[in-house]
Amino acid sequence: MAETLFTKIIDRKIPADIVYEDDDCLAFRDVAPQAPVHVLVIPKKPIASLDGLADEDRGLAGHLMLTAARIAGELGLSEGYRVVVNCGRDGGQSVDHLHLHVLGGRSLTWPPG
Ligand code: DGP
Repeated sequence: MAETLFTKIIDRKIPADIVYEDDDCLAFRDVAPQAPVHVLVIPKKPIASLDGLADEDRGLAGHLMLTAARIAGELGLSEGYRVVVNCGRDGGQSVDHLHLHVLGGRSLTWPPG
């Protein structure tokens, strides 16, 4: 997979406000927050999108979800939050590295646009 903005953040080639890191994933604040709390959780493995997940990534996919929930708790989203994965052009994906949006800190409307 080609280098993306997010691989550059993993490699510390560009700065980000990192809130969590382990061997397999990284979480940092979105540069254009859509809610008072807006964090992106990404795998360090370069997977382009949700469609790029393979069966062998089952554990990693679960780890990303568990990490999203853990971060939401650590950032005080006790009233609730939303986890979003945009996939592909119609899904609104703009960076070709799998990422989970964790949004909270306000009442979120539904459906999304
Ligand atoms: P998506 O549209 O689902 O692909 O979301 C990509 C998100 O990435 C978008 O909400 C803005 C965020 N973003 C793009 N470039 C950067 C960056 O350089 N730093 C950070 N922290 N976030 C970025």
